Amino acid sequence: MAINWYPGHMVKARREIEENLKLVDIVAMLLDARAPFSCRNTDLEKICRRKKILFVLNKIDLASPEATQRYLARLRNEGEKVAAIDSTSGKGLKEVFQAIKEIYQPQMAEMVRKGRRIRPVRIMAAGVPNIGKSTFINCLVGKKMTQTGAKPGITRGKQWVRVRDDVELLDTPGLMWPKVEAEEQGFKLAILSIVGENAYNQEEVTLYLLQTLQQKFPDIMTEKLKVSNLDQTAGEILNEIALKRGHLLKAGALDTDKTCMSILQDFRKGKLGRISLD
Ligand SMILES: Nc1nc2c(ncn2[C@@H]2O[C@H](COP(=O)(O)OP(=O)(O)OP(=O)(O)O)[C@@H](O)[C@H]2O)c(=O)[nH]1
Ligand SMILES: [Mg+2]
Repeated sequence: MAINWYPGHMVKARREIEENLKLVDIVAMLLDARAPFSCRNTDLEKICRRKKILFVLNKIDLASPEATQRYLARLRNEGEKVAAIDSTSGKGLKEVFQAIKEIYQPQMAEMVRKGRRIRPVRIMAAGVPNIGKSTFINCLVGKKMTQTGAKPGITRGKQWVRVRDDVELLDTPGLMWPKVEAEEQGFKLAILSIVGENAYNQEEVTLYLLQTLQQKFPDIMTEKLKVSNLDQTAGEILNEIALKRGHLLKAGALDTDKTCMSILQDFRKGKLGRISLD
């Protein structure tokens, strides 16, 4: 799948992240819980490895709970620190703070050993577009957003938010464009709105989603999309849904563009159920 690249923006984003990284102890690397491995950006991770990374599976309310547990276990097996959260409700926030504390523990011990005052842990959020960085930041901050105050950084003034007595957050998240290395990954990133609409063919992406549902989530096909016959091609299923939804053009032909858009929207809003794609 063809993806549009913006090399100029990427260089700038990268430089900005590198600068901000100097100011923090931990990077909260956000991944979409519905397809965390597809959201990983090896370039971004490579830069952020200079500091400690906490992988945060966000949007767990939209993901299959069993799949989320599986993905967390897989990341833990790879030696990563992990947490999972629904940033819109705050479910999982306690675990995020717990994980941050654990990661910071060795640095704290070092400060104590050197007879220094223990300073609050400094963190920043990072990740690809639309992953929920801003929502996550607001979730961490809660009502305390009003307490935002300027605090000098190393190179220039940066905005810090005191989240708790022992946690400070850099208010600008590190944004990096997705790195698409395989076609299937591109489809998933399109379904999750991580790559923009102009970068993909909506029908191709919808057909991929329908195929996935057909193979892995037949119940969703019949119950949510009301497809009567699963023994059809994805294209035929698309037509059936278009008919059922009354998506017709003036001449009576099927308006499958409209159907594609509505299926993708339903998925994104969680109307098709809690579905994980990785
Ligand atoms: N259901 C659900 N939606 C979420 C969650 N976190 C974020 N969202 C939604 O995801 C969309 C993107 O969230 P943002 O916080 O704007 O994402 P971002 O990473 O800051 O996006 P950019 O700044 O564009 O890179 C918004 O519609 C949020 O409401 C979550 O945990 N659950
Ligand atoms: Mg944002």
